[in-house]
Amino acid sequence: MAVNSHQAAVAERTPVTAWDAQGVRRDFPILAQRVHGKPLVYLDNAATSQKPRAVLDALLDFYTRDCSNIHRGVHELSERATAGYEEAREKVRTFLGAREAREIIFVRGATEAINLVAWTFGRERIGVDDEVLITAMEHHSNIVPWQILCEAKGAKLCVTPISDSGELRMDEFEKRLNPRVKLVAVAHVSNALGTVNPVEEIVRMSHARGIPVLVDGAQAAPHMKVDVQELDCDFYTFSGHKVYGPTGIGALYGKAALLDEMPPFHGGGDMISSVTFEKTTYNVLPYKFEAGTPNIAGAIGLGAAIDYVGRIGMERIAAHEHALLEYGTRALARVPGLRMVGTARKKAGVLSFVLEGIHPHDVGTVLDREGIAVRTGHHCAQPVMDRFRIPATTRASLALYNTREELDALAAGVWKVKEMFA
Ligand code: 7TS
Repeated sequence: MAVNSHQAAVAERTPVTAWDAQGVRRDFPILAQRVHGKPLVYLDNAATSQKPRAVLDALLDFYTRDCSNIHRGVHELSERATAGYEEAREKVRTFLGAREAREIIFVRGATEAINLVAWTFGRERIGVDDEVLITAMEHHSNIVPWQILCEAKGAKLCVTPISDSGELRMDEFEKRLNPRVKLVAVAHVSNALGTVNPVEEIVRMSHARGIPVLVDGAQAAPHMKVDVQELDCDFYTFSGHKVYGPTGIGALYGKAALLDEMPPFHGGGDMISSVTFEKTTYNVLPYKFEAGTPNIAGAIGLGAAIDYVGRIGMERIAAHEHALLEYGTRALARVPGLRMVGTARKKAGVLSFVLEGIHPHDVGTVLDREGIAVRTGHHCAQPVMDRFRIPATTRASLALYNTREELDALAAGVWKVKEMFA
């Protein structure tokens, strides 16, 4: 694929060791705008992150040059589209450290991936009185699919509690690991609290009892280097749109031996090797799980996003964001009456807080007038809110293009909210 001048400029910048904040920001055209007359301060990255021009270019290139369906045509465009799609799978494989490309299934996102596992693996392996063990800090998409499955099967959904700082109670986790547990499903990073869970330890403890583990990496993949072989998890999932890629695309990693055993999820074209009215035989991995025309452009765009973060380096991104997280935590701690929700020792990307006597929606509305985009609400993690006995929080969430100046603007905005509601 041709390298355009912008991509060349990015590649040229890569070897610099100092963090080039303004250079990074220029890669994201959307950030240059003003909102309500103020420079946009985008701090809603846990919901979705913005897209660098490299991703926008990849989408445009696909639709202007290579657009065609995949795996079917013998013609040039179809071959190019197929190659682009399969190259993207290989990029996801490298991104996650998976052993084989056939262990990477393209899906719409983390939600679809978890539903896929529930309705294939879960349908086969979970029966009456079995248990699925999750945690009290899961996003709804790592709760509800299991709840639906458990209801259908007469199984039980069990929950590991969390501490006041928002850390998983590992002693309680261990207590719940009994022979009835057929799957552990846990977030790598909590979207509402920012807690980084000890996934390696969780996998080790579960595997010692023969229990497979699904890791919801939706909030981890954008912020840290992931290596599924090191983690040794059985399933791992993330959404492309949170890693600077397009919406509507994500990936499910599964160990080949497990995926092979699992029945298909959706039936349709591409997932079969032969069909008669009497019997259908299914395609090999990964195609068995990719029925119908997939999000071809999305996969290619995700591949471009992975290339982009790869050029900067996940370790450097993690270090930059960690410094920002500490800086932002200190800046917000100076505001009287502000309480951080989620103070785990290991955190990534998230500053969630409440202001005494002021509803988070009011905080969010005032911040919006300052051009600052944050999220307010339960963040699709209502049980977390219940645990802390609050209806909602204001959440600022970080990405690689955020700066200290933006966190200063956030803190100044919060001070303004305090003055307005005093
Ligand atoms: N898991 C976690 C931990 C998440 O944070 C999210 C989305 C999902 C799964 C679902 O991802 P999707 O791409 O399939 O929707 N989290 C958020 C959030 O925090 N605000 O908006 C979406």
